[in-house]
Amino acid sequence: MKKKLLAIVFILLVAFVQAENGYDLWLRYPTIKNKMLLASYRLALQQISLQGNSATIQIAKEELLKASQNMLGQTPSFNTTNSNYGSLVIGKIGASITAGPLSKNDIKDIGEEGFSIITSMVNGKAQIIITGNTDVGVLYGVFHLLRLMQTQNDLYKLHIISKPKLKLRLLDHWDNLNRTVERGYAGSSIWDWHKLPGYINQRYIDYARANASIGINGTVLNNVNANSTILTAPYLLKVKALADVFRPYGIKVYLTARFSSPIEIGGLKTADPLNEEVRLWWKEKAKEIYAIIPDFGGFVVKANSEGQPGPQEYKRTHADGADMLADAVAPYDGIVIWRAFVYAAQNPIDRHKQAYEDFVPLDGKFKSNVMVQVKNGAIDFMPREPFHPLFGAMPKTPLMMEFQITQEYTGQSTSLVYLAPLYKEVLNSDTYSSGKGSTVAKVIDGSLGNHILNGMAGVANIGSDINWCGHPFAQANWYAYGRLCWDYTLTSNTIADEWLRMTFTNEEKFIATTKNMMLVSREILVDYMNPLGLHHIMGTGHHYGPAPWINDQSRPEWNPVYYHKADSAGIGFDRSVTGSNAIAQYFPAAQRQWADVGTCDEKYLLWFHHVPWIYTMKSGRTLWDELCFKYYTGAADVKKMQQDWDAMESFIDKERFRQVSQLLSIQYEEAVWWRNACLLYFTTVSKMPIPAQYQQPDKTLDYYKGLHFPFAPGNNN
Ligand code: GCV
Repeated sequence: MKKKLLAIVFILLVAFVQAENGYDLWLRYPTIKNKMLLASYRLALQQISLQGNSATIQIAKEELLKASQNMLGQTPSFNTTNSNYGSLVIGKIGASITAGPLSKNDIKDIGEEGFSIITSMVNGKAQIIITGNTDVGVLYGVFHLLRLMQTQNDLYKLHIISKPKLKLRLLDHWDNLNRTVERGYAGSSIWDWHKLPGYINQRYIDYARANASIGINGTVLNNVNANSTILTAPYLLKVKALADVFRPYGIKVYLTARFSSPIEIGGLKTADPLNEEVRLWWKEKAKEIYAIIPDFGGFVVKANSEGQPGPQEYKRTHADGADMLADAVAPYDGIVIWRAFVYAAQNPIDRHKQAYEDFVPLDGKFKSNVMVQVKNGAIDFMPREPFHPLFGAMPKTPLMMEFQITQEYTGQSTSLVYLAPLYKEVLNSDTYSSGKGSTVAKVIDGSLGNHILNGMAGVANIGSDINWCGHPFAQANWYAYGRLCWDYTLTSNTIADEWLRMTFTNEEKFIATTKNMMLVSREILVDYMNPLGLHHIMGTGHHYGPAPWINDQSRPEWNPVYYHKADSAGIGFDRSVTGSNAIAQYFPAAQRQWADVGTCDEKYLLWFHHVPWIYTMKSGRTLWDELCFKYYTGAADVKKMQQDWDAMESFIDKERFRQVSQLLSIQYEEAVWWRNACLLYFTTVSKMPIPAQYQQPDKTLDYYKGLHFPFAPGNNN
């Protein structure tokens, strides 16, 4: 009886331990089942020589220990004195670790964060050495080795030399101090400001670990729609507590600075950036911050945009504002990241053009420790946008890329949408700013303008949901963003492959099917949401679901009708020379791909042109029929994703299988909703019916117009 009970307890325990709630992300370290691999990995991690005793090296040790125990069922013997001893040697290049086969140039070239992983034969035995110029570089190397093991690679002939292509690899949290998250779809903010600094939630440590595993090296803790309270003394102590947790993982903290802080928390009458008292206030604030957080990264600022205060209120420029803050943080090597996401209600010109008009004249006017952060497209993180015309247009200023990882406009947390193809499409776009091949990637990595400062920021999709990101597949976007910051030449395919193997299983059938689902998912979303260059026709405010009919918002560009401009003649925003001429902001060779309606890449057709409903598309269909085709194909493709996923049940845990199944059902309903609502509405303008071959909508336009979502997530700031 007792034995039986024990057996039941054991089974329950195993089941509990094996339950997959997604918390472990891509760092699950499941047991290696392949016997040959298991034997070789066991040998490789049998005796580990650790050089150095910093907190970072301790983290590397713990990671190796955890991975060995979980994947290999083995506890390695750790040695800290003799670097020649050991099947695996890790530590900084120095007295006890020679660089081995690395040349002096290699060592210099890998810089402060790069690493090498090299297998050589020592006394007839294979030895892997992971080294770098800093302990953080070594930690990145350890995570890389563990990635190779999780994805079942051979370790016998490693010769890896790797360094990040970008210097700043940041996550931007749009987290408010009351723990709501603007555009957050994964629960409340993970920062429990109320309990900080005394209470260090284990999540903070696990967050840092996950980020370090993909090379993220900075985090902006609070919303760009900023609250000055974050800069008050009690909150700075809370920030310090987080900075202390993140430091050994190579992660710096940054804060958003509300431009009017000198008034709100400093008691001054103005925030004019040329006012001496204001300048002094910021200098003192910087001094206070750096006294407690010596490696504080710097400030991120959203100014004169969507109601945020800024220098233009004092008839000063963005450069005046940014430079004032830059002076304040310069003595401490801090930087200022000034956002170019600006558009004003009073400005009647095409919203697409406003940032360019404000910022291009300021090129060359920013201090050397200022970066201008530019969203990937000129409107706002749409499912598809042409790249932002500012890329390439400000050669004297280091431009930082801003991508959205959280899925504000790409299905929020109910849709499986893998964003690496979107990121890659933008990074690979040619700006032609210095001739052919002047890609956006080369603008932001600083190589075109010769800038030392360079980087990317991704608006985080992390919240306090048990699986961090809401949708199990949304984790892939966090992962992909980090991997692309490290090396933007990695393919979407490679990244999806790595992520799937680490997050779910190495079973080839599962990998083949789900990888394909991931790779097509963004295009499917574009088809059923915003095909052929349509954009910003989401429900106003919460941006959940379609609402192309909305035309009653106070600001013109808050109305979907502003963007699609459908009328009896046709549909689309004419940004060509006959319209707003936003296209002129691009370099001539870039313009050429979109300028003419006849040769414009159809992906961007309605972005740049107002096109007659009966216009003949490349497929031979009329524009109206093509629109219907796209919407119907998109929705049908979601059904196909559902079927593909259903066949995956036997490969993975029940919990995550069920979650994705349910979410795909919701996504299918949403796709049908998008299709029906948009086409029913456009029918009223085009006066053309949905072709009879398609299943007709079973609900009326009024039904769709009547849907309201007062509590849709992410819409609270
Ligand atoms: C943080 C969009 C979003 C806003 C966001 C803004 C920005 O407009 O809807 O929630 O505000 O972009 O990037 O500043």
